[in-house]
Parts: sequence; C-alpha cells; structure tokens
Amino acid sequence: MKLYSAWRASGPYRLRIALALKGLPYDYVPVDLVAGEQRSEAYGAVNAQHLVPTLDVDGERMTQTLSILEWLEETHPEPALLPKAPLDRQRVRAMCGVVACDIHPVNNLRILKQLSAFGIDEAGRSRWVARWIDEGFSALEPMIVRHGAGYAFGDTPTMADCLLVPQIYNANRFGVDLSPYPALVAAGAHALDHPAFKAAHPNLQPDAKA
Ligand SMILES: N[C@@H](CCC(=O)N[C@@H](CS)C(=O)NCC(=O)O)C(=O)O
Repeated sequence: MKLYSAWRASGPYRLRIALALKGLPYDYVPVDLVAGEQRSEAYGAVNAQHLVPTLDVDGERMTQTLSILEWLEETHPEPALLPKAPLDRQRVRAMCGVVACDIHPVNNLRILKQLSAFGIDEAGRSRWVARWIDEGFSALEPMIVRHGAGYAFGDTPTMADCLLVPQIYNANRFGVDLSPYPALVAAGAHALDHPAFKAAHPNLQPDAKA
C-alpha cells in the first residue's frame, strides 16, 4: 500500500491511525500542501479532487477517507473498528459524520485560503474555525458521555477515534478552547496513549516540520 499523506492534515492522519491499528504497513508519499503540490497536474492524476489522502493498493487508487475506512474494515476486519450491533455501528458512523461531514469540510485549507482572499485576517479565520469546531464538539460531547467507555465509543478504538483525534489536534492548532468538552478531551487523551495513535502522530511523519 502507498499512502499519499501530509503530516498535519486530518484526512491522512485518520487513515494512518486505522492502518496502524490494523497493523498494515504502507509506503508514505508526502504531498506538500503548503507549497500547493496537491494542485499539480501530476497529483491530479492520482486524485482528481487534488486532496489528500489517497490510498494506492496495488495500483488501485482510493479517495475519500470515510469510504477508505469502510474498505479497510471490510478487507481487514481485525481488529474491528466498528462494533457488531447495527445500532452501535450507526452511532459510531454518526460520530464520524459530525467530524467528516460537518466540521472538517468548512475548515479545510482551501476554505481558509478563500476566506483570506475575501480579506478575512488570521484572527477572523481562527474564529471561523472555532465556530464550526464548537458546534460539532457540542454535539459530540453528549454522544461520548453516553456511549464512551475510555474511547469515544466503548472501551476499544473505533472509527470514531480515528476521526476525533485528528480533529482535536486541529482544534489545538487553532487554539480552540476545549474546556467545555471534558469527555471528548478525555477520550482523545486516552486514545493518544495507544501505540497506533502514537505512531500516526503528525510529528512522527517523514515530512513533519518543526
Ligand atoms: N472529504 C475528503 C476531504 C479531503 C481533504 O479535504 N483533504 C485536505 C487535507 S485534510 C486537503 O487535501 N486539503 C488541500 C486543500 O485544501 O488544498 C476526505 O475525507 O478524504
């Protein structure tokens, strides 16, 4: 497997966690988002959306993290990142959706660049990011209180943690106050103790910058 990744980007971070949890080795292909490498013609041939991650498995290129996580679960079921009962699976997927569908898309690099082009300064952009993280985390907090038992859902890592940990990392980058979300913060901290989460951390990636 080959993972097109960028050290700080949430999408690839989600996949690095899942791949590490499932014990799957891969080659790391860095894409420099700050330099705009994702917009090159060469990378467009890899991912027509010009976004990371892309997972290349024997020449088959996969895009969209949620669908890749589902593919990983179907092809490498152990350890399971979804619970067994359909309602529990729905709960985990709903947590993933809060992050992947409702927080992350409006806070992406290209959105922030567009805000900048509209004349919104750094402080304004940070307020924008915090605005959407707050809304999403306010919904996640009671879900984790209800369903979490160490991890975001239950007492083993699930896809929800693969999404949550990178989003918390991102929130910290933007200096978002996470004190209103103690259960969420505790679940994130607990996950970070797991070796797979440690290995996937941005600072440990080959393209990490100080
Ligand atoms: N829905 C996509 C989102 C991918 C995405 O937005 N990736 C970001 C990094 S986390 C990216 O490549 N941004 C580059 C840009 O905005 O130019 C997925 O889940 O894979």
